Amino acid sequence: MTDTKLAHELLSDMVRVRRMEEKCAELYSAAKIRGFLHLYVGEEAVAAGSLRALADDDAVVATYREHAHALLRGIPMTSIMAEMFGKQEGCSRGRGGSMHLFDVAKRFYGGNAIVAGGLPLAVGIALADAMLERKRVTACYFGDGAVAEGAFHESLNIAALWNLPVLFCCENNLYAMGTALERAQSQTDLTVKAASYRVPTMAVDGMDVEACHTAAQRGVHHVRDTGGPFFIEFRTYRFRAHSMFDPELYRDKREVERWRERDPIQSFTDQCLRDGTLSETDVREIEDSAAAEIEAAVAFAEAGTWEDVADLERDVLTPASIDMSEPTREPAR
Ligand SMILES: Cc1ncc(C[n+]2csc(CCOP(=O)(O)OP(=O)(O)O)c2C)c(N)n1
Repeated sequence: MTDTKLAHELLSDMVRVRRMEEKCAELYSAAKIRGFLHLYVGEEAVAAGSLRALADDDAVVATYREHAHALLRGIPMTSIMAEMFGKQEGCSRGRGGSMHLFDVAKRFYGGNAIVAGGLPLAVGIALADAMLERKRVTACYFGDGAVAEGAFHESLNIAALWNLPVLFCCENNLYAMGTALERAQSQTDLTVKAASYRVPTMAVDGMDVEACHTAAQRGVHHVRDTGGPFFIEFRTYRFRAHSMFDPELYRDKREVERWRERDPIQSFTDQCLRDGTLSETDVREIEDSAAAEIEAAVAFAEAGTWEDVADLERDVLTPASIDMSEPTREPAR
């Protein structure tokens, strides 16, 4: 790779995500972070490579495995960590936690816990952008498990039919919880499914950050030029369990080891050192800077405030919280 600045950014992005998540795993064991926690370890090249291809006013929709996307979209690590801790200073005011990172100002629309739930949302955002004649892209991330859901098919169909500017980013890590893709799908080449809706597609090695970046650039150009959708299947792998509660009985440890040999951070670092794009000092600085950022983020989260228990029902919609004395208005015709 000859572009030193880009190499630095891509490596730094992956390292920040990896180290932040390793810290989260540790904090989870210490019961500082509670609830669900789905780590992205092994898949960093996908988010790092693809998010750098977007403009600031493009939108991003992700799944519950979204710490990387949130961070690389520009949500400060302090605010992410506070959210993980459930503190009010978090990006969702401590009410979302790991699965519901969200920031409208960054056009980061979650953190969606329902498998394939983000796809119709992305299509709706893209429809709004198209109707307002804003030349924006909505990048929608989802796992291979999403292709088993009706929402996937409906979303691809309508995006193609109405020519909506969505970049569909399928993070195919071969497993949906404990279900291997090949046990659930007759067609395991997911580009074929997208192509059946006449959405242009490509597949890319999701362990290669440069390849992910190039693929995303191509996809983003296509979406911006045509105003219509594009589908990328990122072929990747998660090194850790599905979530913190998964004993991983469904896959062979040797399989995991084989994929770990292709660690996207290690292989990109080796490549950059080999061809002289980055020096040992650059790599050390990237690690040191990530470590300092994480330390500050954890301190910020620790020092954060818990919501007052008296506020617990705020923003919770119940029949009791709706004023029933108002007569129901007739719907507009
Ligand atoms: C509609 C729906 N069904 C089931 C679940 C339970 N569930 C949570 S994660 C998951 C697996 C999804 O796998 P995939 O889409 O491949 O994403 P990955 O976790 O591998 O990133 C399932 C079935 C859910 N959240 N939503």
